[in-house]
Amino acid sequence: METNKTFTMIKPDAVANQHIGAILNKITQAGFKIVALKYTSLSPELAGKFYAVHAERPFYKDLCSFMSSGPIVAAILEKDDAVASFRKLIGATNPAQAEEGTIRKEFAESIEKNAVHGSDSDENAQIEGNFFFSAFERF
Ligand code: RTP
Ligand code: MG
Repeated sequence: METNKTFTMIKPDAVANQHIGAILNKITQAGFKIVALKYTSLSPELAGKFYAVHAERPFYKDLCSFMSSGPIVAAILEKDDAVASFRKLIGATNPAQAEEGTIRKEFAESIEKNAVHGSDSDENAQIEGNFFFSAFERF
């Protein structure tokens, strides 16, 4: 299992608020290398599949509708200890609890519209990267 990769999405709120450039800049400034990158969108069905792990949570339906409400940016990122390092950079799920300097503190609107996704384990990083990218789209 690789430990130097993680997967991220810039969510529809941050794309609509014109934060793609600023967020990618923070990511690369923090030492992550972009391995794969795509501007795309999720249908409600695909959002449901991506977040299937949350199917029983009360926010699942709203989350799938939010994540399919507009374009997103998907990326695979490379750095030592990528998953933990990236989750530190994005900050807490709820931006009200996110530390100063984190992406969510700066760009998130709410606990749902929280600007970015970050994988929560090496295994999920691999699954999520494979969800969006073929071998020919990674560098
Ligand atoms: P993510 O998976 O997107 O990186 O976020 P996370 O690990 O910090 O949070 P997680 O518990 O995995 O939740 C996934 C996403 O669901 C939305 N959410 N809404 N309304 C709510 O109480 C609520 N809680 C979570 C957020 O968009 C969260 O990032
Ligand atoms: Mg999560």
